[in-house]
Amino acid sequence: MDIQALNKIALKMVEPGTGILAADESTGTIGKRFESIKTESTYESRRDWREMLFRTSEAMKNHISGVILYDETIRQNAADGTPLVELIKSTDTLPGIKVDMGTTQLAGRPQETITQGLDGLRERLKEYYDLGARFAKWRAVVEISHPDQYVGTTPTIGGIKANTHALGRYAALCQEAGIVPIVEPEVLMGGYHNIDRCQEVTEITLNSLFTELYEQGVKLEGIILKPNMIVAGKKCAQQPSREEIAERTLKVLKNTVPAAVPGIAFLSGGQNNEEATRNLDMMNKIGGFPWKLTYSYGRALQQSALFAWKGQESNYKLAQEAFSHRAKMNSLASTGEWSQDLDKS
Ligand code: 5MM
Repeated sequence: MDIQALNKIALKMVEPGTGILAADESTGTIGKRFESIKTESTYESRRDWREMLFRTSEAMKNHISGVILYDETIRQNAADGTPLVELIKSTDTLPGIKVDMGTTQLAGRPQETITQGLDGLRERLKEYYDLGARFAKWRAVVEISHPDQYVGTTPTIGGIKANTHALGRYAALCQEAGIVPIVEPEVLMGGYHNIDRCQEVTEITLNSLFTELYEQGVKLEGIILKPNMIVAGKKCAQQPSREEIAERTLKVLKNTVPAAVPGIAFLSGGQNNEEATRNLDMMNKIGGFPWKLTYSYGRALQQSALFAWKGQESNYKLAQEAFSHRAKMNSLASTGEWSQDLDKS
């Protein structure tokens, strides 16, 4: 393992003013996204959508440091035959790849899931490296049960440990292959739980994660962490202010994430566009932490472009403008220079 080379890639992924575009929706997930705009999900429509994003040169060149791809996309060509990976590289953006194989029910824990994909991962990573991937992503899912539920309360310590152990083994394999692992332990924000519970569960999860990374010999200089922010469940009656979200998220991160980690790139997790941007901005305005804090957004970068596009070629330009705008706003947030007025203008 060449840790200096991994560190260089990781630093590029979180270069000030840039962040990551998560375009790694599996076929099922992108199908749901396309349903919302009444567009059929086919091999070609998925390619057209993603090609449109990767050809948005203003956003790609200036605000996107890396793109997380799905297995289909890393092998796919643009309509004119250019490999999509080459389009991405031509904007000086790093191609990355989602390598987990989704979640399944954790044995003995009917309310929890475990992320699959470790078998054969060493071989798949070699192939992805040859296809151009320089970083990878694995997402573990932690779900918080209803606050009134006593039987079957989640998460359990066993569920958290199983998932963080898998993240550690994935990360070690990535580094062995010369690929920077994005480690994504997502505490879901659906549900009725309050911000205290999200804070407690996220802190336990991140503590367990960094213990596992240490035990698996993962070099922290060569990873990127992709966590959730500390928020209340979407259905919780008490919704926190941006200041509270930012302060609590920074508190948890400072308590759990070693300074050797080059960067933290948040997921948006169902926050709307502006929430995802303004909360990241607030943290960077507060400052005083050792890592770069940026975005690795899926929905919060793509949603407005998706609604502008509507599956129609005639809306290509409008969709590119919408994507460029969100990329620019998040870029400003990654350096604490965003404002609502700029967003609306
Ligand atoms: C883009 O969505 C990714 C997962 O897709 P599948 O559920 O189909 O595997 C997801 O891991 C994503 O990269 C992160 O959750 C960040 O996306 P959001 O939309 O939460 O910012």
